[in-house]
Amino acid sequence: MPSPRETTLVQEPRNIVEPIQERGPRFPGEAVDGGPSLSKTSTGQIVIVANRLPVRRAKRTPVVWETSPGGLVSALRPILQSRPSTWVGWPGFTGSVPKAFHHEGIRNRPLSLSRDEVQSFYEGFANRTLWPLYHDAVRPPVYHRRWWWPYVDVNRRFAEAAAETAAKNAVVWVHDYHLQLVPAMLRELRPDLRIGFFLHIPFPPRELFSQIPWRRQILDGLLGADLIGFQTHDGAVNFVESCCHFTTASGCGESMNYEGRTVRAQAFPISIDVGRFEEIAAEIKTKRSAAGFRRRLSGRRKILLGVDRMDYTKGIDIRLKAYQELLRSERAKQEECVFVQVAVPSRERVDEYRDLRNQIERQVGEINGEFGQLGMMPVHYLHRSFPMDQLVALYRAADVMVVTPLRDGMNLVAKEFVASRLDDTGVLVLSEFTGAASEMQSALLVNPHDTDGLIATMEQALHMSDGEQARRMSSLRKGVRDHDVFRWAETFFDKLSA
Ligand code: ADQ
Repeated sequence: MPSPRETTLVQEPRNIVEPIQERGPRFPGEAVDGGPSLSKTSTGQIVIVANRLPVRRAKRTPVVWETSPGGLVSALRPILQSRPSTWVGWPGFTGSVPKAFHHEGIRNRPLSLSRDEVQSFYEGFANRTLWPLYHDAVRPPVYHRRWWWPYVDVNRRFAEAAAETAAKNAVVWVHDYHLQLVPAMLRELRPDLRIGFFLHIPFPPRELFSQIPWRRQILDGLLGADLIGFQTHDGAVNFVESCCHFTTASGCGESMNYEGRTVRAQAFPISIDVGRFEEIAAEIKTKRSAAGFRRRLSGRRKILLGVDRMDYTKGIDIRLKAYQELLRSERAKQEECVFVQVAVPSRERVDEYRDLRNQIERQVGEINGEFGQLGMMPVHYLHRSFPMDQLVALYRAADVMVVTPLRDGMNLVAKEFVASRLDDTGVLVLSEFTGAASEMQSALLVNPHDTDGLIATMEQALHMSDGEQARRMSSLRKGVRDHDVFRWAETFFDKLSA
C-alpha cells in the first residue's frame, strides 16, 4: 500500500468525484439551488465518513441495496441529496466490495474489511476496548496491542478513501469512535479540507480515559478536525480536559489552540426525525395496531415498555430486577401491569453480549415463573428487530416507557417515545446517565444504580394522574419538536462551514 504522501489519487481529487448528473451541479463544489439551509453557508461538496454505509445489501445476485434504517441516514439525506456528496463506509460484509455507486441520490464509496479486521478493529478495539471504556467502564475494557494496529490501519484506509473522494476545499464529516484517528490522517493528506467529527457515545472523564495506552494518539487523531461535536456539554468538557493534559493543545475552553490551528469542541445533542414519528403515530393503521397490542396484553393492565439494542450499557437487567421487586413488594400487582421488553439483537459475536442475552432470558424466565398465571405473563420479551410502524404502535400502546441505561451518549428511544405521544399521555422514566436527560427534564429522572429509587419511580409512573402526565408530556414534546435531527445536522454543518 502506498504511504499517505504517495497516494497519487489525492493530487487530483476533481477527476475522481463523479458529479450527480441527474439533479446535481455539473462540477464538484458547485452549489445547487433550493437545498436545505446549509446552502446559506456551505456551497461545496460534502463527504461523510462512517463505519457503516447508509445502505445495506438486501440481495446478493443481482445485488440490491436498500437504505439502512436509522436517524443519521434520514438526517443527512436531504443535505447530501442537495449537493455533490459521497458517503465512505463499510457495507457490512467481508470480501470484495463493489465500486462506488449511487443510491437514492447519494454516492456510496464502499470500503472493504477482511475477516481478521472485523475481529480486531471492529469486535475487538471498537467494541471491547473503546465501547466499555467510554461508557464508564461498566464492563472492564480490554487492552490488546494486537487490536490497536488494525485500528490504525483501518482508520488510515478510511482517511485515504475520503482523501481520494473529496473535492478541493470540501467539507468532510467523520462519525464516531471507530474512526477517531481519521481527522488527523486526513488533514495530513488533504490540508485544504474542512474536517468535522461527531462522537455518538459519551467521552469519558480524564481519570478514566487515561487508562487507555493509546490515549495520546487518539486525542491527536481527533484534534485533526476543525470542529468536534459531542452529545453533551460534559462530553466536550471531558475531551478538552484530556487534550490539555495529554497533548500540546492549550486554551481550555470551547476553542483550543493546537499546532497553530483553532480546534473547537462543543455539544450538538442529536435528535430524531420528529415529523416522521408524528406522521406514523397519526396513521389509522398505527392506532389499530396499538389497540391490538393493548387487547392482546389483556385489557386494562398498564403497560411498561423497554426498547433497546441488546447492550449491557442499556440497563435492561436492572429494570427487570426493579420490576420483579415491585411485584414482590405488592406495590404493583401483576393483574395491574405488564412489562414488554423488546431487544434488538446486537454484536452477538462478542462474549459480553452473548452473556448478557443469557442473563436477560434467565431473568425473564424467573419473573414469569414466579408471578405468571396461565394466559397472563408479567413479562413479554421479544428478541428481534421491529419495523418502524410497529415500534411506533408499541410506543403508542405503552403507559410507561422505561429507559434505564447506566451510561448512554443520547438515547433516541426516549425521544421516539415522546414524539409518538400525540395526545400528551404516557410517562417517561429516564436514567440520569443518558445524554437525553439533560434536555428532558420533565421526565421522571432516575439513578439506575439505586434499585429502591427505581422501584419507587416505576410505582410513581404507574399511578401518575392524567393532569401531571399531560403537563410533563407536552413539555417533553415541545423540546423534541424544537430540536429535531434536521436542526442538529444543519447546526453542525453551519458551525463547521463558518
Ligand atoms: P444506540 O446505542 O444504538 O445508538 P439509541 O440512541 O437508543 O442507541 O438508538 C437505538 C435505535 O435502535 C433507536 O432508533 C430505536 O428505535 C432502534 N431500536 C431499538 N430496538 C429496536 C427494535 N427491537 N427494533 C427496531 N429498532 C429498534 C448510539 C449511541 C446513543 C445515541 C445514538 C445516536 O449509543 O447514545 O443516541 O447512537 O447518536
